[in-house]
Amino acid sequence: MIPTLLSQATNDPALGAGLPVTPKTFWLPEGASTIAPEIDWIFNFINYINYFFFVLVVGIMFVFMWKYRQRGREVYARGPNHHTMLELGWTIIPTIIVVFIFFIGFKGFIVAKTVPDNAYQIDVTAAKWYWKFKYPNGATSDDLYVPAGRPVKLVLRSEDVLHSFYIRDFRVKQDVVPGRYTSLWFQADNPTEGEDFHHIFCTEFCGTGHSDMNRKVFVLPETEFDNWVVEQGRWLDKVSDEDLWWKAGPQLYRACASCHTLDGSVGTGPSWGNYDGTGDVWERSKAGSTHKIDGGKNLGDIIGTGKEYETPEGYLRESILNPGKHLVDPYGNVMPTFKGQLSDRGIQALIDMMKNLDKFNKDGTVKPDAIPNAGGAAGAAK
Ligand code: HEC
Ligand SMILES: [Cu+2]
Repeated sequence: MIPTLLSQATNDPALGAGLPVTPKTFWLPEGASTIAPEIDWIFNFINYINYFFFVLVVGIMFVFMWKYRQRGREVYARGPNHHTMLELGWTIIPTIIVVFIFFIGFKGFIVAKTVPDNAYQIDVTAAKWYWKFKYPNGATSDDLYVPAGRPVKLVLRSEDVLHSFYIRDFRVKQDVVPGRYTSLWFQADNPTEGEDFHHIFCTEFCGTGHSDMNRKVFVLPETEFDNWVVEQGRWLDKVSDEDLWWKAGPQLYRACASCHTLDGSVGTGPSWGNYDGTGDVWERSKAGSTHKIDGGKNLGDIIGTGKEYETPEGYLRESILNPGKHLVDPYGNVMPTFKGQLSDRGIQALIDMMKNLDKFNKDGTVKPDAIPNAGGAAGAAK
């Protein structure tokens, strides 16, 4: 039964291809980082002490239960007496064990907290419900890629609520706290093969999409990793102009999804769908639009030739880079700026997506029959 349960628990279809590097086990999975042996050693040490004392205490308990069971009607009321050697023994020996555990634990803690100078830094953003990994050249990814044989430092921050970053096989775990930077480091010496991976979990229940934060770590040989980062930094450039709306748009929309729904339903920000009768976000961002902004004004009055924004694109772009400039009624100024995070091409991809909202499902995925040249009737989109 346990193997069945385990396979159900670990064969997460959302994780797609590839297999976890560490085989399924009911026990502590095999470690895969340089600090794992030390952490496992102390873990096992404490564990075996627990087994030992469990058997000792329960064993003595059973012996005494048998030996001192009541026989006949007599009751002996004489309480136990002092036994100095016994009392010294059960005070001194546990103290030595506990102090020993403190010292090796503290030593391991120092190692786990001291980031080596040559560590490769990756910035991690946690949000409902995804991780975003950002590499020094600006490349980003949803799964984590790290170079083998080199210390890696992760700097973690949260966009919204408390999350917790956990790579079980590396024996590292760190809370990701809103309004604060936290960090951790590890070094993994063995590259993962093919599509195999180590698990990443969020271990702080953060809402309905919590399990979407189960992602993967890939460890690549160092030169392969360097190539990967360079390629990854160019992903947006490699998408052709016509495909931006459905190839890049949905990827980038993930950073907007926690506030903007696509189907008109209520969120932290105005839905991109039609929710107030003025059309979806593209239709309502036009001259003549009666979509209300800045306390009762018509959005249409600031868009058009000679107006503040010549084109709808101009308004949408400003809304993304400088969200506080105009506020959609009755929302407050809570949208973060995406200046420095979205390139012009990225913004173009999002605006193109807004122009094609009818071709998306409400979870932000493109409808399969709307994909150009996939045989769908919407092949000639735009
Ligand atoms: C933390 C929540 C939040 C996130 C994340 C967010 N927005 Fe917003 N957004 C808002 C709020 C609130 C408003 C309304 C107030 C305003 O206009 O600034 C808004 C307004 C807008 C508007 C104007 C909409 C209209 O109806 O005129 C656009 C366009 C927009 N956001 C685009 C984006 C894009 C693109 C992203 C992702 C790259 C994004 N937002 C991410 C909260 C958010
Ligand atoms: Cu989380």
